[in-house]
Formats: sequence, structure tokens, C-alpha cells
Amino acid sequence: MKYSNFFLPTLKDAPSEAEIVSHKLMIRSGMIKQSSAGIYSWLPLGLMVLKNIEKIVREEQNKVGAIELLMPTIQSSDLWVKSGRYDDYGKEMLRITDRSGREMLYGPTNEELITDIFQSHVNSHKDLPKNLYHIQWKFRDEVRPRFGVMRGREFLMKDNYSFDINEEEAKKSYDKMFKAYIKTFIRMGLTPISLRAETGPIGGSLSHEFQILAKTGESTLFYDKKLETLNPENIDPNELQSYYAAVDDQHNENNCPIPKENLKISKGIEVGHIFYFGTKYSEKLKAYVQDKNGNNIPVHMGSYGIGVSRLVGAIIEAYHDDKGIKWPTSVAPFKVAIINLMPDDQDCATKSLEYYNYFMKNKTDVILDDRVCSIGKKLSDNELIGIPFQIIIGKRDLKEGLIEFRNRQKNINKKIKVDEVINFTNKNLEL
Ligand code: 5CA
Repeated sequence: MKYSNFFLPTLKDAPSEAEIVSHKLMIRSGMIKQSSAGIYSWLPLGLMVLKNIEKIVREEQNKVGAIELLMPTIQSSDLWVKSGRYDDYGKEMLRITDRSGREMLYGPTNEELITDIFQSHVNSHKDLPKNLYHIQWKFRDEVRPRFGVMRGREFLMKDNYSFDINEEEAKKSYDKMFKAYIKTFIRMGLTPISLRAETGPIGGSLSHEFQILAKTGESTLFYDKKLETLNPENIDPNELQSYYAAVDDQHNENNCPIPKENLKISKGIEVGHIFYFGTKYSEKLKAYVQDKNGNNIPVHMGSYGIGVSRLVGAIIEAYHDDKGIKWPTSVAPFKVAIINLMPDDQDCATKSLEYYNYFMKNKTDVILDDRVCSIGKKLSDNELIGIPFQIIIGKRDLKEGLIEFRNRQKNINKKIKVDEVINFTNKNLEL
């Protein structure tokens, strides 16, 4: 992509209502534009990051055998009346009446709809287990939408629903998701901390939330330091679930079960939540299957959510400095930025194009900053949008056969020889 052809409306200042750093940076870097309270348009740069996050989430779900489908955003109230949640959800649910007077709603979650799909098509234990998911926009009319995409009214969520014959099998499905979640967040460069949680309006008896560490996070977490150094290839959900972890209002210094030297205290942001709720919805919505003995029994269910759009903000909270965003390579909108400081100079333009064409040919996500604007604006815009690897081409350096290479994540600035740029960048991309 050439910057001059792209749509990247960066801003010098953030609007005053943006309270937290990710909200400010997302607006300043032209990733989102507020449409109304808690509802945003995703501009091209923001959409690229959202898609990268979605891709990692999808890949990790598919790896563990979850099957993707797509349910609508608008649902009929009928199933919610049957489950008993139509009244319970209160004002958080956006209710709509269609032209025939039917009561509809913008889905805040999908337990009812998926249970209905399941019960229409599955009636034997032989078809279990099943784990179905979608990645779809949700709407919750939050009392106080704030912090940009972190607590929106409209937000993108990945939600799975598992169906099993009994509690023991359902716990296996739960643990599979637990493991997939840890791997998903680690792939995004994050440190996930799993905590036992309340089940709230979703219901059920077992629940964990996943928080990621960020200095600017809203919650204070107290946890066993072992949770910070997980090996994604070797996750034992039962072991992890036995480690101590609590949010501040659950933690009590006097009866903390682990020694002080093993206890870590950090700030976190909730990015995922999983639930086992047994037969709560299957009984009400008649999702029964025939077991081995020919008896009709309600299936045991769980649901599993990841805040896909919230993750965009959460990653920025975890990775930024006073100049802007520092994207982890796995989610970065572009991996490499080629910044031509002197687009009017023939040598600079030729060299920039040479590198650009190389990365384009090799299918590396690359942006060429070919704008005719001040050097200061060019460098600060690129720092703001946070592309991990920046190749900076200036007239004076080029005359000496040198190029400036920046690693935004690691704050490395280095002059390297013109002929070594491609190899050096490729090596950094592999790390
Ligand atoms: N049905 C269950 C699991 S699929 C459910 O809805 N769980 S939840 O309410 O905990 O939401 C799942 C995840 O969605 C949360 O962990 C959070 O990351 C994200 N999320 C929830 N509310 C919002 C919101 N208002 N804005 C952005 N993300 C949100």
C-alpha cells in the first residue's frame, strides 16, 4: 500500500472525551471514528488490525475442532421469552419492533439462538460433542459506554457454544477452550491471566475470565507468578485452574493461599470469559438427545466469549509509549513501513520503490510513505501508527550507502548498509 493512495486520517490531538490511552491513540491514528455513543466506524487501519485479531482467534478455534457458522445480529424475542431472559436482560437489550409489530432485538449474546439451531438438527448422543462458534457484532446498551472500543455498545465478539452428553464431557470441552484461549492471547503478544469468575446473567456453576496484563488496565489482579510464564505448547488447564488468581475485591491478604514471594500484583483488562452452565438453556429450549439407553436427556452446554474489538484497544493499552502505538508483529496492520523522507529526490524514490516492490512481491504487509510532507510529520505519524519495522530513507544517509532501521517494539534505531536492509528486515520479521 502506498500512503498517498491510502485513507489514513491521523490527528495531532485526541478529542477531550477520550479518557484512556487506547481510545486517544485509536482516534489519533485514524483507526476509528465515533458514530454515536459507544458505536464506531472502523477506518481502514483499524479494520486491518481487527481482521488480524479475528484471524488469530479463528485459527486457534479451528485448530481445536470448533466449527464456524454465522448467526444474525437481529433476533426474534420468542426464544428469549422461552429461556426467561427477555425480561431479565432489562434495558441493556436493544428492542426493536418490526413493521408487523413483532418484537425483535439486536443480539447481546447467542445462547438461545444456537440452542435452537442445535435442537432442530441434533437428536442423538452419537452426534456429540459439538462446538459451534461465530464472530459477529453484538449490541449491549451499556449505561456508560466509555473507553472507546473497550466498552462499546456495538462490539465484535467471538462466541462459541459447546454441547455434550454429560458434565464430565462438558468439562473436557471447557478445558479445550481454556487452552485455546491462552494460546490465542499469547499469539497476540499478550500475557493472559485466567481467574475464577462470577457467572452473572449467563448463568451456570463454573466460569473463568481471561485478563491480559497492561499497566493502564482497569482491574487489579493478584496471582501466582507462574501464570506469567506459560509455555503455549504445554498448557495443562487443570494445573492452571489450580493456581491462585483473584481480582482485588476477592483477594484477602490474610488468607491468601500462596507465599508472598510467589504473589504478583498487576493491572489487567478482561478480554475473554468462559462459562459452563449445564442444562440451563437446553431444558428450557428443548435441546434433548437420546443417550445410549434410549432415554431423552438435555445436553450440557458451555459458552465462550472473546472480545475481538475490545482486544484492539487492550493490545494498545499493553503496547504503547508517549509517541504512539507499538504493535506486536502478529497483529500489526503493516509489518514494514518504508519511509521516504525525500520523495522529490530521484535516488531516494528509486531505493524506496525497490524495497517496496520486494516486500510486495514477498507478500509482506508493507506501507510506503511516499507523501510529500515535512520530515517531522512523516516520522511522528509513523511512530503514532506503530508499524513494527521502519526503513527510513534519507538523502544524506543514502549518499553514504546507509539506511536507518527502526524496531518500534524494542526501541532500536540503527544505521545499516543499503544492501543489508532486506536480509536484516527479514531476520527481524522471523523473530
Ligand atoms: N455469552 C457469553 C460468552 S460467549 C458472553 O457474552 N460473555 S461476556 O458477557 O463475558 O462477553 C464476552 C467478552 O466480550 C468479554 O470478555 C469482553 O471481552 C467482551 N465484551 C463484553 N462486553 C463488551 C463491551 N461492551 N464492549 C466491548 N467488548 C465487550
